[in-house]
Amino acid sequence: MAKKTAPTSSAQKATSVTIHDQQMQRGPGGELHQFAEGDTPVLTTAQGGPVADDQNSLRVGARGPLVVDDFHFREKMFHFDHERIPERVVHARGYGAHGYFETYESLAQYTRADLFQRPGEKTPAFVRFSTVAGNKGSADLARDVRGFAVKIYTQEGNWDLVGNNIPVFFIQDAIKFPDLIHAAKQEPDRAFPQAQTAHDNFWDFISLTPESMNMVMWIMSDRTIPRSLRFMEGFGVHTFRLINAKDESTFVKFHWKPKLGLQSVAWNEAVKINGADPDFHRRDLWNAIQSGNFPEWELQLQLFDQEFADSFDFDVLDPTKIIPEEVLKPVPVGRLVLDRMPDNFFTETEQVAFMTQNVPPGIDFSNDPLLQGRNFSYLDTQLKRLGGPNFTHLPINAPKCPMHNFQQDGHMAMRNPVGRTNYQPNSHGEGPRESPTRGYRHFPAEEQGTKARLRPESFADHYSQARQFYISQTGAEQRHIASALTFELSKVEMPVIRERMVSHLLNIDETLAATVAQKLGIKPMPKPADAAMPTRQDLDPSPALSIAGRGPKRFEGRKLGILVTDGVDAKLLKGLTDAILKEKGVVELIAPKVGGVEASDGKLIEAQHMIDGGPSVLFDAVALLTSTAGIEDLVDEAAARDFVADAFQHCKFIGYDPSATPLLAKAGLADALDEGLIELPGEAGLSAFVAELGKLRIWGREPSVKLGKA
Ligand code: HDE
Repeated sequence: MAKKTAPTSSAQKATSVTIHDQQMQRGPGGELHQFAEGDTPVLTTAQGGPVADDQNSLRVGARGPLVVDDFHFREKMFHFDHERIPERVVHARGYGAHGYFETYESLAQYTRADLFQRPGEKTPAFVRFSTVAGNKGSADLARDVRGFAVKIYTQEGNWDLVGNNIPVFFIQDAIKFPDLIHAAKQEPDRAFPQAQTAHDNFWDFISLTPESMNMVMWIMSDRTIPRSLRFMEGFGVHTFRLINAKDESTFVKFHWKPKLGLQSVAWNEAVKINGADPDFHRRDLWNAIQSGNFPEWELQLQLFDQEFADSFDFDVLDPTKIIPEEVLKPVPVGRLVLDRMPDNFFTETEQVAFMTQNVPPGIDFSNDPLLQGRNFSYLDTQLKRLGGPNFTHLPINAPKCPMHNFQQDGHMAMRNPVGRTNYQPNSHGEGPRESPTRGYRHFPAEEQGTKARLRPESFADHYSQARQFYISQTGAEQRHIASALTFELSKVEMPVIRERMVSHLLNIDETLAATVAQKLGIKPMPKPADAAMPTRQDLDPSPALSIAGRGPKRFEGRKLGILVTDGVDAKLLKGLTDAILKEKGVVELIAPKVGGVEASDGKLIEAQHMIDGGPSVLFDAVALLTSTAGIEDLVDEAAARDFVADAFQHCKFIGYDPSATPLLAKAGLADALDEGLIELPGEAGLSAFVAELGKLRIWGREPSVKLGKA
């Protein structure tokens, strides 16, 4: 029986401890088992040696020097010193989850890709969401594009669809990517601002790069401040090809549509969320998956042929352009469900290596110059980041189908050819051989032309789709774009850059340009930027581009924050909670003390947040379930007033018990009661409130709030 040694504290310990008398155990196959004392495994070094004392270094005398003999100390410290790997040069901050892709119907007509052949078949997948510009420790609600990278472990190799939550990009040629990213990230001398594009370098580059104007409209819209990773779309961006068994090609654009609809937050809210919970998106995804509310997206395809490509208004190879959904309807072909968090963040989310060139037979590239540049960059970057060519041996990157090749050796090789043969062809009759029928066949596109550094004429219209995006937004969304541009440009120190941006906006929408110029104090108005092509005014608005009309049908997956005090009406609290749960929403309680409150029926109700730690920005809607006695302490608390005032200014629905009226008054809302403030007690109030919640926001309230008329 092992001799128990009391765990040592960090207090100095002058005597050495004796090695325990555990036995090395062997399993039935003779394999070594971990040392164990009872149910607790014994700590070992990386070499498997059992450790006696992990609290005190080996030293000479109680107050003497440490000694080099201490191989355990050396190994522990050495490993710690080497824990970090380079963060991704872009998309450094990310969060991933496991799940599966399920095919609806066979797509054999279009593609021989194995995952699309059998209806109902599920293929394992891993998704990593990310922000682009910020470093690994930056906040989740930065105004930024979100990466939406999907790895599907198909039976014929991994397919990586490395997309974003925005269907267009800043540039038309990969050679400009290093400049774009240098300009977007923190400025090199001062190392700030981090995770923000609101600075001179970014807007300098952008204003000198007119091809980015469509993307500028997207990034200044609410798309870049999503409420949840679960409530945003994903896009493959480029045109790809699907190739069927007869080697026929169909062009395709990939879209991921969130089942729970689209939703973003307000900018002022985003700023506050970053302070209240910098891990807001991570926590949201973690909580959703851990509670069994698995996020889901539908894969929809825009499929088209060469004839469509030739007749379409824009070049389908130009990654700064979309094909509006009203022009070419996306077809649903399957769904992606995320149902499991990684066991370890580093092993999986940090070490996952996405590469655009990972395509299985049946999926091929187009000549989009950005895509082709990416196909070089991703393999290259993984070598640096993961330290050697064997990163494909890591479980998160390894295919889940059989694989055989003669690649060998290299740092950390965990798989090497077995036997004498490590080449082919060979006379030993050993090892794998290529298969012209089953293997990957590139689409035999005919290519010709002069070798030159060129940009096609068909890429020259930089403003028409930017305008189309802008005119497709609701009034509130247009206001948000104007405010975002004003905010970002207000941080730009060089007036010439601000003016140059306004000169581009004049080519997109004159009212937008005038609003931004007026808010920035630019006088006189600059001339419109020189444009290679005039802006087409005849493109129809595309309602699919607006978030507003594509929200959820109900409160499902959203969160109600209920501010409670002692004496809260127990029946009302239960009624409201049950109604929200029925809607598949989530309820969290905020109380003056996190220990909870005593309800009207004398029962103690635990809270998830104390008032200072649970501001209303963390919730989609709020309710104030107070009592006349309980409200007294709250009205004088700044955090309680902010809770209410913020919920109001962020255009949220607020349900309240009449006892909360003094708090509403203190928050300056006594005369501002609108249809979004709903008195709760009684069946009618409760159901009216719950019915309204699915609308999420009352954007109509916003102009009066902005003008301080609330
Ligand atoms: Fe990336 N991009 N990118 N990108 N990208 C990377 O690869 C690059 C582009 C995207 O969660 C890097 O593994 C070039 C478009 C996502 O691990 C790097 C160009 C789109 C992720 C790289 C682009 C993306 C990356 C850095 C211009 C949307 C995160 C770390 C030609 C369709 C993947 C890494 C993850 C990551 C290069 C443009 C999406 C350096 C050269 C367009 C979602 O290889």
